[in-house]
Amino acid sequence: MQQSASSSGKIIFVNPPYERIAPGYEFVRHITNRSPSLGLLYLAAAVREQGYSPSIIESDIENLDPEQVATRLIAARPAFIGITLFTVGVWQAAQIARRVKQRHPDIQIIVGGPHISSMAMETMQRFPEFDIAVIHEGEQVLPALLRELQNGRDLSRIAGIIHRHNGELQQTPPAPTISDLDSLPLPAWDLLPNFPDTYLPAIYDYPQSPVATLVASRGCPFLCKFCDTSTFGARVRANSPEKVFQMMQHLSQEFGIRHVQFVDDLFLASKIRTLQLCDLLIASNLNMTWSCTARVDTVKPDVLKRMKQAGCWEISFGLETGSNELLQKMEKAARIEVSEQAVNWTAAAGIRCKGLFMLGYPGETRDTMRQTREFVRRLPMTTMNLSKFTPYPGSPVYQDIYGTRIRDDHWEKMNGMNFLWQPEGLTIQELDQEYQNILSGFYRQRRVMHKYVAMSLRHPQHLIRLVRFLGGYLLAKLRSHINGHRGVLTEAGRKQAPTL
Ligand code: B12
Ligand code: SF4
Repeated sequence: MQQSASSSGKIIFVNPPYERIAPGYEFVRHITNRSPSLGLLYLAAAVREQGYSPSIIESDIENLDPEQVATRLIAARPAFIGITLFTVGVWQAAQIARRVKQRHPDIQIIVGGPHISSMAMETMQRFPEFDIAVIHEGEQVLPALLRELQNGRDLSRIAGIIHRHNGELQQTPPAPTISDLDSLPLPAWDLLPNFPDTYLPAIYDYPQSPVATLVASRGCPFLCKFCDTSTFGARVRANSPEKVFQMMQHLSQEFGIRHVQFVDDLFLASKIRTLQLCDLLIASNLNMTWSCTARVDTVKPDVLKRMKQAGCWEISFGLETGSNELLQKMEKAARIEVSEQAVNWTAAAGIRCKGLFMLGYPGETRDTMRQTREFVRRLPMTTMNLSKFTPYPGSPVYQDIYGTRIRDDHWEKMNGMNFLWQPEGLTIQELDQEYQNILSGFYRQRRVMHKYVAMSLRHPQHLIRLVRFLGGYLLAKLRSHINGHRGVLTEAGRKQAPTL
């Protein structure tokens, strides 16, 4: 007798594909980030603990398009599908869900993630193929929801969701946030196909591999206007240093991980916790390196020194811009003088420093762009990222500028690589030109190039990735010439993205 879908307890989690590489530039894949969704790893562990059988599809990392993901799901026919949604991936996720629903309408499709935490109702209204949305953290809500679904009971008893009842969308009261992060089971890394080998971060973002990501705290009390903090909210909760150490030990012993990337918003929020973790690492023989992100006002020379001793290899700072006026407009508490001091202290402690910047924020002018161009050259950073300002739903600035000069409201393009909004007095051509100028002004410095050459020689894996990238680039150029496109890589007539 065939088992019914819902009694199987099978749930497949999906990180949907999203556009992060322009058509024609597929060779960039060799050097980009391939980190899995930690959220899905936590959820898989939580439902497994309750007796369900989870598996995970990392579409982008496995190089799958929506059609291929749908085909896999249809063949596996799980009881439930759990999709994680960033704004950029919503349309592709809906495409997958629609295909699955056409074949197996009984499969329950549950969505969650940063986009749902800020835009749950709008998304559910727009996409009837999603059955249920889980708002904010999912580890406690999802197992309770699956139980109710299997028992055919009333979903209005489950807090923190939007569900469909007699054709109407019903939202239940918010679920409590998880206070004790230590009580959560370890993320289910064992469910990732080919973990850890396939999951490398971007080139030059790690000194040794294999690599894994970890999160040691959740929540951020600040309100930088460009940032979407809707998933974890303002209350900071943290794992104990002992639990963080245990997770690192587990990664090292079970998977041979040698470098950990902490992706918390405020890794250094507590000096005491940071120092305790450093002590545990120094006293151990783990020999792992790690990197983290930090606010510029949370680093101090004494802490940096201990972090270095404990294996800290790189700190990423959200420096954003070289203009204090713009920082103020962003309601970012830092000032460029504090940023400069933090970067200098970090470099002096022997820790690499990565600056995260954005271009095109409301209020950007030719003068602020010049200030950023000069600022990035002045700082002893080892690496920098520049993203094109994007008003993500859930960020305070999204509400401010909605309906004003938003050139292009496409969720599909919200990946930080498109200027979707235009500051007054600047053209997109100027922004794009300055984008190139800032990056090349930084990377063409001799001291920066030296560091990259040294790193390629010390860690040949980077060199191999670089060679593959360059090989791909040359092949793409050649193909373009043969096809009469004169070496232009971007495909003409790109498909039109759906509107918001
Ligand atoms: C690490 C990270 C990355 C990594 C890994 C991405 C990944 N797939 O997880 C990389 C570098 C690849 C990345 C890339 C991008 N990122 Co990013 N990233 C983060 C960061 C710093 C941490 C994410 C994390 O691991 N959190 C910890 C885990 C446990 O939480 P979680 O994934 O949110 O999952 C929980 C809940 O959301 C919920 N949940 C999630 N999925 C589901 C699914 C179901 C079914 C259910 C029930 C519940 C549920 O339950 C989970 C457990 O509690 C966040 C900032 C933040 N504070 O979250 C930004 C953030 C998520 N990124 C963001 C953005 C914009 C991007 C990019 C689009 C562009 C960019 N600027 O880098 C790309 C697109 C990536 C993609 N589609 O996969 C935004 C998202 C805004 C938005 N509305 O879309 C954030 C919020 C940053 C910010 N503050 O603005 N990112
Ligand atoms: S940018 Fe950093 S400090 Fe500011 S709100 Fe976002 S997570 Fe918090």
